[in-house]
Amino acid sequence: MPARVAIADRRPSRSPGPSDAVEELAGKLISTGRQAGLDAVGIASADVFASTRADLHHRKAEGLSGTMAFTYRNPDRSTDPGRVLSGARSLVVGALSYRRSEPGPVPSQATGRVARYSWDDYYARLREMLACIAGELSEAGWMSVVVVDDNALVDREAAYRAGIGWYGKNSLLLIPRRGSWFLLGSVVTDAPLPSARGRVEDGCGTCTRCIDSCPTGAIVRPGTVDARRCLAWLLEAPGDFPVAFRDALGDRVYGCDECQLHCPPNRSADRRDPPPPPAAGEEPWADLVSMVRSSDEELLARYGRWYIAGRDPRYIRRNALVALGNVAVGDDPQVEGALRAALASGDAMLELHASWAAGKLGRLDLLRGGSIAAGGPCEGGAHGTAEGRGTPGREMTGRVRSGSR
Ligand code: B12
Ligand code: SF4
Ligand code: SF4
Repeated sequence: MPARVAIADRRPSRSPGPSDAVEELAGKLISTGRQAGLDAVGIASADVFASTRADLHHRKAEGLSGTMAFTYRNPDRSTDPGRVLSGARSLVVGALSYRRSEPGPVPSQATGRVARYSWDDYYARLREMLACIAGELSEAGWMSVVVVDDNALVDREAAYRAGIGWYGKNSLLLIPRRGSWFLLGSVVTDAPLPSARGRVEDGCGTCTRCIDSCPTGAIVRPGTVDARRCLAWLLEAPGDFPVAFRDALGDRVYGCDECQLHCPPNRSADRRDPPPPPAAGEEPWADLVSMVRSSDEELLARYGRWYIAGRDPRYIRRNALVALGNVAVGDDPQVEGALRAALASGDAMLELHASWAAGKLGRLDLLRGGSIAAGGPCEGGAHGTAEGRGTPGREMTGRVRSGSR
């Protein structure tokens, strides 16, 4: 998920107008966002996110962020909208739904599961919708910058302050009656817009289903995820996939939806208003054999919108090998071919994950005669975890002028 920033036309900033003009502009911005396709729009002041800054520092100190960089790289920056746009006064925050019904039956046993937020490039759509709001601001003479899933700003806190939703115990932001299947982003502007009058109250109550259903126990306390245990991060992290969590990974190859699937507000939203099926072109499944066997170029062309540590496609093959070990059938010739190819690849990381998969599928015979030490499901922790390895960067990859996308 490369982060991008769109900068609206940078005309000189002007003094705030009378408050009714500003109210009118706020109304216009909200309706522009809704017309563009956003499911919710709210406004917050651009004050520093002080409590989130403290949370980021504490979690880093506790080790809960693992080797993640992202917003954790520089908490003082990612919690200060004024570092995104000098003179920032307001945030116009938007939410875009990616809620879909369950995909159809799994195409084959050698199939990997993709988390819903990545069935398509919903982030690109969200940026385009927010760019419409930036355009409106620009026309009115204000400066603005669009930030979506960017290291420069913590999106959930912006949405919480804009009165869009509450923090669930899974740490996701939930919108009343609509749940959590939303992506979030902001337009940071120097326009002095009226902010949301209140915050949305907690809607979790005594429920703990997300905590109980997390396959790895990653929600270590309400609202706090330990990235070192979270499958969504482990699939993105560089290095070996930790042995301790390989079984729990199941068929996932990118992202994890478990703590949202069991969430009662999501389920009742689906009952009230059944979600649409996956649209043409949306990709809930990935062919594991072809993920292992495709060239680097093919993998990047197909899955390039995913966050891939260091843009290194070997991590896609690594993830596919673990999923193969969990769900494939060992005597399927296609699976055998993929394992043989990985075992003979000369890439130590892929060979180790392939040998683990071969062991799980009862195909230790594939290792005989090769140079790989047999490392079945009992391989142990010798290959380490993602921790302590190179720090990935969900760095901003470019600054794109609004309207140029
Ligand atoms: C780092 C990151 C991750 C990490 C860590 C996630 C985590 N929960 O720690 C990993 C890679 C694991 C991850 C996974 C996912 N992510 Co993510 N991720 C981010 C990122 C880049 C930064 C998040 C951040 O810095 N948060 C700061 C920390 C401090 O905030 P927090 O963890 O939300 O904690 C808050 C609560 O604890 C609350 N709080 C404090 N006290 C208390 C007490 C109680 C009782 C409660 C309930 C809450 C509470 O305050 C804290 C903030 O101050 C954002 C994009 C961005 N630029 O913001 C996307 C983002 C958060 N991710 C998003 C998504 C969709 C996901 C996944 C669902 C993807 C998937 N299907 O695999 C999973 C969900 C996992 C989960 N349960 O959170 C969306 C969330 C949308 C939403 N509705 O909330 C975001 C906003 C991206 C976007 N632009 O839409 N993500
Ligand atoms: S995304 Fe998956 S692993 Fe991470 S906290 Fe949610 S259920 Fe647990
Ligand atoms: S599963 Fe329950 S506790 Fe978790 S976010 Fe949903 S409502 Fe809140």
